[in-house]
Amino acid sequence: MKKILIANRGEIALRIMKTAQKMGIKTVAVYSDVDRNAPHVKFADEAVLLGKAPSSESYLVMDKIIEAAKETGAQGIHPGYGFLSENAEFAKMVTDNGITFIGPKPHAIEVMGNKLAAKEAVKDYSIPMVPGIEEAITDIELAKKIAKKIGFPILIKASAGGGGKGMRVVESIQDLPEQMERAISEAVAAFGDGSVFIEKYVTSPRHIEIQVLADTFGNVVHLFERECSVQRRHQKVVEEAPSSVLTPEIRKAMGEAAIKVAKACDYVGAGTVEFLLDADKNFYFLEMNTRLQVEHPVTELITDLDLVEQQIKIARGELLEFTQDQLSIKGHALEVRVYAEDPLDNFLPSIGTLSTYIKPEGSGVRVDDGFEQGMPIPIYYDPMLSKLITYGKNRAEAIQLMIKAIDNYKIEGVSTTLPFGKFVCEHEAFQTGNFDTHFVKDYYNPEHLIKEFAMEKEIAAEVGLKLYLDNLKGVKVPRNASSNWKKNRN
Ligand code: MV4
Repeated sequence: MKKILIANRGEIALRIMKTAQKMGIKTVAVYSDVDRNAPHVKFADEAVLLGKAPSSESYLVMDKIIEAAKETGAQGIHPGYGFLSENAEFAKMVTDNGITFIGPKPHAIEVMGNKLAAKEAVKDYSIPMVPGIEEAITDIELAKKIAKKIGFPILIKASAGGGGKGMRVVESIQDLPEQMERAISEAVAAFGDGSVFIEKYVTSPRHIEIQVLADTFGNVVHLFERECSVQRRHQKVVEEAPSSVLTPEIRKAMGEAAIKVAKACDYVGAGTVEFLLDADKNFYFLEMNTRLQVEHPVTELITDLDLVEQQIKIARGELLEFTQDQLSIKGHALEVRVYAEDPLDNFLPSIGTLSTYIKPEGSGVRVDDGFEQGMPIPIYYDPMLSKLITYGKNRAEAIQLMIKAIDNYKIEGVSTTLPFGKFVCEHEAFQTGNFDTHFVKDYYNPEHLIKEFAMEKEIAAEVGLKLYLDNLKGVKVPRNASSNWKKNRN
């Protein structure tokens, strides 16, 4: 592969291109109208305009992207995350056109894109799963029977669902009929597929995912876990590696389970196997994400590997360069996602232009971004501005580095979630590792930030006043000096 096309935008497009360049591979960017001057377009060796701003007219148009690859002679397509990254039809189209898809085969994408199909695929591999059923259910009486057997609370999930969409917690049997009906009609409306199933509801879980790498020869390794329990409405806020709760024994067992999941769907490339960890540290397989994830940098830092480089090497048909026993965790990494959202106003998207944009720097600090000072933030895409990542010899050091890096990140023109990230990093529950997926709901209240801002304002006012008064004095001193000088001369 001498040239690849990156079917994405923003920080991830740029991040992929940087690795391609390092490997001596030419890059082709694709872009929409509003991204004409975006960093990923400027960085690429070539760029092809796809169409208008809405992704349905640009980053999601499969024919145009494949056309762009053919026109420029790109031999591979990297889909990044989001957009077409987990679209089996696109992966197939790419391959059918004689281009290498830098990712898994369509079969794996398809199976793992459907929760019931995923359960079916892994059922002979003795992977721990949440107690529940493996088939879609519509019959309310049958659902009642099953729910009684499992025990309340239960969770109704849409098989085609993702990111928490189409999930309903049911506390008691009286609520079941109504919640079932709602779940089914929601699933039909959102996914065009009304298949729902039932699981025991794990009330205080932690979200732990295992990174895997699989080559085309059937070798599979895991690159340990990332913990992503701090999230808000299924949007991850802070991620870290390793998790602060896993023992070496649980880590090994989860890693082995993740490898089995990858083998069950004949996986190729970089993938992530999601688990829930309950309060008693039992883990359960949830689903597999068949793409490079937003939070992959924390894994890169603790393993000293470049995951995009690994993806490209696997896509080129190379053998994995290491075995499981050659891999180990070194240090601790933390990622805070910086969204153009207002944490004081219910995380509403904050639109505007990046009038000031100054990144924190220093050893142990990494910023993955796709914007520059002076750029307007397009309203058409994900509001994530950047990822702030820190790396220390241990968790406490990574947290302190993060707090300092947040303070040194200067963004003006839009509100961002940086202060919210700082709130999390400074919170005792986070610092002690004593938290679950309910962290934000349990502890966050905009009042915390308002107080902090008020304090900052007060300090700023005091500093301003002091400077002003010092300045007055300063003005006086030379006057006196000058009069003294005159006096002395006379
Ligand atoms: C669960 C669960 C509790 N019990 N399944 C949310 C998204 C999807 N990946 C699965 N999710 C959950 N499944 C059972 N049986 C709780 C969640 C969940 C969650 C999981 C991971 C991270 C954040 C979450 C927030 C709310 C609910």
